[in-house]
Amino acid sequence: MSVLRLILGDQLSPSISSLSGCNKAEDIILMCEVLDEATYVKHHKKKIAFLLSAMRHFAEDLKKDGYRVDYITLDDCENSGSFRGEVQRALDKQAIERIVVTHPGEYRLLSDMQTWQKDFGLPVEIRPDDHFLCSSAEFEAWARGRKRIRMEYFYREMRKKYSILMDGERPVGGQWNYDADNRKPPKDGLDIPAPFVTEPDDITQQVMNLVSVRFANHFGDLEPFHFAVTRDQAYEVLEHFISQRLARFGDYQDAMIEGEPWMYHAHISFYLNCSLLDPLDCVKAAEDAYHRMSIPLNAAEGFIRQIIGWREYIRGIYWLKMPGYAHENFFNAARDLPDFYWTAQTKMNCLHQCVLETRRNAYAHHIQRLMVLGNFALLTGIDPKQVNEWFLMVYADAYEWVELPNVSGMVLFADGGYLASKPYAAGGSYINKMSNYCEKCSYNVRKKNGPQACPLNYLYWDFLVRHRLKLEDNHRMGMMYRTYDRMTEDKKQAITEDSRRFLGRLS
Ligand code: FAD
Ligand code: DLZ
Ligand code: SF4
Repeated sequence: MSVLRLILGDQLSPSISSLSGCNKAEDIILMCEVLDEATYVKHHKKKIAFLLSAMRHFAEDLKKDGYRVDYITLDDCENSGSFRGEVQRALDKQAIERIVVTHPGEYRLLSDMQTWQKDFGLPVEIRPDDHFLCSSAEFEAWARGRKRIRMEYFYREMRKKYSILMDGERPVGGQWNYDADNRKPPKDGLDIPAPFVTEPDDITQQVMNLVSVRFANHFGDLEPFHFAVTRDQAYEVLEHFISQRLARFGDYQDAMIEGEPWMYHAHISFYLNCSLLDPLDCVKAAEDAYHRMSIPLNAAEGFIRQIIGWREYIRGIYWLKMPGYAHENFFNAARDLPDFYWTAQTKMNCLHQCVLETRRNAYAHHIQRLMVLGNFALLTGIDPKQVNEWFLMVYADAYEWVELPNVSGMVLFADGGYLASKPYAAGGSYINKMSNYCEKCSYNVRKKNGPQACPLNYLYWDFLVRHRLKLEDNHRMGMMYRTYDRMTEDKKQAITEDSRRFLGRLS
């Protein structure tokens, strides 16, 4: 009898744990394109095309490697539309003694899989996903007993564990973190390299045709399509980043320039999150570049921190806090997501540009997500469920394990400060300092009140006032409340009136 080994669309690695111990002659590898996964939230067209193409390429590689792959395409007329349905069909077709799967990336699927053993009447083994560098059990042990956990301390443990940028027991250069050097505003004449591109091959073209018909009403542009869809191509993207962008990654990590969606970022989250890239390979490549190519330490350390620090920390929090984390709403925010998150039709140029780029690329870099798209949702009190749904739909790297803690924890402070020490709230001056968006905006970033004023300027204070009871005791917020208290009564009234007018129109 055979073992049925199910591989999900974000588990595209030949060393995935579900393949370990596989008997190539006997066992069946099941991969399936299912409608449920494309529509439980209506994913961006480019994200669906990317993942289906990467799945098809991976299945071909497995077949070449001698595996027996049962690959179900979306347009297979017997496709049931769900993993459960496809597993059942596979069990109906052949004699199977047990099912093996690697731990999925989303809680909703784990809950479903945990019922399969009973429902299908045979053993179901859910193996750990060892493509992450910190297991859920290790993270839990680290976090246990701490009222507040902080990424920085977790990150130091990971540096030591994997001996990355270490000089014995000490961090290379004497400091753990060089973030203070990583906030340079964009300057004119930056020579930003073009991003790595691949042209669609036959498999990708077929998938694109399918997506354009089946998911015509989903958000986002399908073309141009330039994502890597194989492991080799994903490693080329990494190599391209290391040789051409990493040196300036640190300096301009927080900078935003109109018409420059890719900046000096790595554009590897799509590939890391579907296991085409291995996180430790990315980290080692950057460490190696620091030692051999004189890459500045602030760049190498900053990039490494994103992967062994933030990425693993975020995942740890997800599994530690689910399922409750999806319902957190510290500020009781209840406003509907404004239409312009889909249409880009807003006079606020920062938001207009970030939505346009998201629609075109299924990508926006971190500061655009955090300080533009996220900041507006925080200041205006948009319902966390709607904000989460939007972020999960529109980015090609989005899976709930990484999207939810970033949105509910980092952006919306919906967990009351478990993940972040204070809300990342900002007025227009931050965006003006870190971007050139304000130059072409209908609003004036220097004006604090009145119809021409940048809305973020008064919404920032209004947010602080609305949530004073919940935030005032946070030691990192005290100074802002003292600044507010020194304002004249007229000024305070103008903030309230401008905000009321703006929020009234938003609703
Ligand atoms: P780079 O800036 O080049 O960073 C390198 C890598 O570090 C990334 O590929 C990513 O794997 C990792 N990384 C950096 N920051 C984070 C972080 N905060 N959380 C997890 N990993 C991180 N990232 C996702 O992968 N999927 C998401 O759905 C997602 N949603 C986000 C939503 C919001 C509101 C915010 C503020 C951040 C979100 N992030 C998400 C984190 C981050 O924005 C993206 O990982 C990054 O923009 C991906 O682009 P890049 O590969 O060019 O990253
Ligand atoms: C995102 C996605 C999409 C759009 N389609 C599929 C699919 O057809 N088949 C599949 O195996 N996986 C798909 N995925 C990825 C899954 O949603 C992902 O594996 C789960 O969310 C767990 O992280
Ligand atoms: Fe955004 Fe305000 Fe600048 Fe306009 S003026 S781009 S709304 S920060």
